[in-house]
Amino acid sequence: MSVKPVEKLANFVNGEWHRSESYTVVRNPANGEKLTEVPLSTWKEVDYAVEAAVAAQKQWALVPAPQRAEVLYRVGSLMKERKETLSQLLTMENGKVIEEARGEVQEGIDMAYYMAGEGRRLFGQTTPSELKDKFAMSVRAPVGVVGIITPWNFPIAIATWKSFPAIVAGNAVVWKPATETPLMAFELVKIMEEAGLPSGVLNVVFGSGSEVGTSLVEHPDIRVISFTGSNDTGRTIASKCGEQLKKVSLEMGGKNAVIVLEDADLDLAVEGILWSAFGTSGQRCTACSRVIVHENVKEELENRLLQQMETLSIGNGLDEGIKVGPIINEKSLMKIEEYMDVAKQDGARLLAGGHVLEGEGFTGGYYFAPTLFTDATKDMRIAQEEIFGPVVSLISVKSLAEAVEVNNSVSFGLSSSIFTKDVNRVFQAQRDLDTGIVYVNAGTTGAEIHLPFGGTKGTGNGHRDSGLAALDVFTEWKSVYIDYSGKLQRAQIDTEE
Ligand code: UN1
Repeated sequence: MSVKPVEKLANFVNGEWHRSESYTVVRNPANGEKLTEVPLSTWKEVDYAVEAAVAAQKQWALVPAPQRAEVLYRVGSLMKERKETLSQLLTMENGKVIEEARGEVQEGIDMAYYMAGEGRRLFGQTTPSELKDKFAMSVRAPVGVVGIITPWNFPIAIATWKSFPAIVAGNAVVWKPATETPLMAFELVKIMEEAGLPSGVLNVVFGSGSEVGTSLVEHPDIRVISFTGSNDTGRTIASKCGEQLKKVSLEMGGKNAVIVLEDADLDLAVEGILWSAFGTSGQRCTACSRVIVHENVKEELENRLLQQMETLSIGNGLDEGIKVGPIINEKSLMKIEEYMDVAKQDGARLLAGGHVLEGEGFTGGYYFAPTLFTDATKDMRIAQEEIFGPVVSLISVKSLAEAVEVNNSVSFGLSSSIFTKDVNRVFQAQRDLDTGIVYVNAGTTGAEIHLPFGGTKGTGNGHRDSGLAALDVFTEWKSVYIDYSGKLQRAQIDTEE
């Protein structure tokens, strides 16, 4: 089956497609071929979308939640029907290998069914009142219009993590997808429309962060911003939202480590490291970019990793058997390359990779060889900064306590993992690792959509995507007191019976 992307995209506002004045070309990172053209919209187009969303939200909030959920059930089925088409388009625009693209689309399907289920729950709380004949409860109310800003590395899954809970809870959404990966946004919006989502509940405005992103963040009628992307952008968004007292949920990456203790199953550890360090070419927030290894097994682990790295075939993710696809664009490729010199100057030793791949099979695309450094120390830049590429560094330690200290020494706190057979160490590690996600005997990637996703420190600002925790971002608690005593009861004031 050969899938063809739409030639020219448009914004989707109030149930209608709107062409923009200015466009930029989107290319396949695997070979540089033109895929489509994406609008570079202005603040005016954002304003128009917000206006439509404000009007639509008022009606949508009145639709009973189980009916809102019906739309998501249909979205889930349509995504399932079109899984293969969606996956191929995803590989074309993002570069990830086709089996990972299928995995990402599956995350979106799972999220649709999971959040549809919430339409029959959205649980609040009932609480006894201090007063007689008075009923007290707290309910989840929609916040209003939500602005979501999503990255290119998981263009459909992350969009579903944010928009589905927002929609089932009765909000309307204005969405700015990454300009590198607009096809997933186009396909998802078409599916939502077909599934019967009323006009104006989900609007898409394509464009740059500086114009469309800023306009969303600054718009007075947007009540929540949910953002996944770089740390710098996240901080700017946070301070802008802070000035306006606007609710904001941020997920801004990681510097995730796999810990390998001396009693670990080394073959399993190698598999876990390869999958989480080089899968998606290391372009996941959850990617493993540090391996913290007990000194007694360091050499053995290095040897086994090197052996297995040779089996990684690199190329166009649509081709059969390819395990590592391209890097998203030239800027990212250059950034990864710069780290090679930084690492060597800091004293890390290169064991494999370390260079851009060119020539046959790589023409027109952006490819970087899976890279392994050893003899890194915790303070080196390659061990501290997010590289977002297929680069992993080994740091050796003498104990679990030291491993935990090294793991926690970075400014991020998204994901961590430990390989050991010792049950006591498993429990100690899950307690002490300062990350929002901890894996035992598995790599650092592969979070499931019904658990909270996010992290500590520089990874975020305390909120979580997906899982039930996502509802806290997109709802306000409303406390309701119903007095059925027939007289005015004054709380906290002593009254005679
Ligand atoms: C991301 O990289 O931002 O846990 C999302 C994982 C995927 C999601 C990654 N389920 O690796």
